[in-house]
Amino acid sequence: MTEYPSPPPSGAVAQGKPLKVGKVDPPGYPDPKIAHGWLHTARFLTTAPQLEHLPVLDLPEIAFVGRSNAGKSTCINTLTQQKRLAFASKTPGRTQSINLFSLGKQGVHDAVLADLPGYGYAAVPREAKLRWQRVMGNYLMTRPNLRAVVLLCDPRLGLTELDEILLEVIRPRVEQGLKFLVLLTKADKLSRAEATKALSIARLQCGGGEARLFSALKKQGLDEVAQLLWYWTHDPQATALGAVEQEAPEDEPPALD
Ligand SMILES: Nc1nc2c(ncn2[C@@H]2O[C@H](COP(=O)(O)OP(=O)(O)OP(=O)(O)O)[C@@H](O)[C@H]2O)c(=O)[nH]1
Ligand SMILES: [Mg+2]
Repeated sequence: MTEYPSPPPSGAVAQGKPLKVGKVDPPGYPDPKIAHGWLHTARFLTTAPQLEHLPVLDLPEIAFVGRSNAGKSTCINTLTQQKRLAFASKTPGRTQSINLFSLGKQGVHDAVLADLPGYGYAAVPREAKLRWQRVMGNYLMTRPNLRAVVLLCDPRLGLTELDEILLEVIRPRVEQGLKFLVLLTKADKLSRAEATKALSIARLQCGGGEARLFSALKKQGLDEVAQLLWYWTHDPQATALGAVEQEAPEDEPPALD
């Protein structure tokens, strides 16, 4: 048997200083570099104003949802390290269709990100609002390859009534294994104490899902979110749990506004 020499004691150990224990990732999580490299492969796949225009895909899909202006498109651009992959703007209501981006190295697609239009934007005409709510409700309830939902929320507003309705819409699928993350965006606008409080509240409200702080500006939370998305779409254990059976909706999905 080969004997390996034991490593020399580090300076800290040799001098009797306590060792700093680094962040330990849960089992199955990739190195952040792997997750970021994978996300960087994102490219535009298609855009669909209606559900029936979405291609049928056999790839795990991660949907980014939330109120208008919450930072969904910016989050996708930050995660994929691309400036203008998704359309972000100061003007609420910028994203009007479901935009799909495919991921995968060497031309092999292995997952899809979906950027959805936001809800709760008052200036949208009532008819357009209702139409969109139906599209989104149906998408969340019936998209067969939907693996995970990332609900983006500005912590200065907290989870609003519309977010709560969305949580209700997806609850049956979450119980069947759909992954779910509440991402508190624009964390750079909060003090440390405010951020800690907002995170505790979101953890209580997201019932079984995950909650994290995120800032596109400060690149806060990037590693954790990238690792989680990779894990959800690649780890055999997570993917087995995430398998969702498609069921036809019995009723109209609840309106979001
Ligand atoms: N300070 C700060 N601003 C952010 C952050 N993320 C997004 N923003 C800003 O928030 C505004 C809205 O961002 P978008 O990414 O377009 O929001 P959205 O959720 O896609 O909006 P809709 O497409 O209208 O639903 C833009 O002015 C962004 O620059 C962040 O982490 N920090
Ligand atoms: Mg957008």
